[in-house]
Amino acid sequence: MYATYRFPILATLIALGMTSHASWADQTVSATLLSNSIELGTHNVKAGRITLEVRNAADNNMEQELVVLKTDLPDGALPISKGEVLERRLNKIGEVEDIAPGKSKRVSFKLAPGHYALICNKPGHYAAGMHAALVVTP
Ligand SMILES: [Cu+2]
Repeated sequence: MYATYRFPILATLIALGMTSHASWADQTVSATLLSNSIELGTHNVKAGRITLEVRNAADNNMEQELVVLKTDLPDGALPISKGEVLERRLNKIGEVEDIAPGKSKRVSFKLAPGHYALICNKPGHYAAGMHAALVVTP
């Protein structure tokens, strides 16, 4: 009787494992750009392909952008000069530029485990608070 039940239970566990693996392989994170902050739907994701749904919800009627930097520095303590973060001094993964007021853009990156800073690097915007941290775990 036990033998009859063992196999279907094993098969179910394997199926569940495959389902959860597939769900974290392509994760979506919402990023809401405000004039003095960037709000993420989550600050922790698993390594793999991450899709960022970026929405410009700032009330200053300006274009915004989102730059993804891999760095161990706190997102609020990046090197800055003349109102802009020095992207070239950091490990830049990529960016999505020129998001018009009220508009959204989506972009996907394959992210390795580590600490990331997500910033808007339009002049002055980083200093105004447009940054957020994202941690990618193995
Ligand atoms: Cu900005």
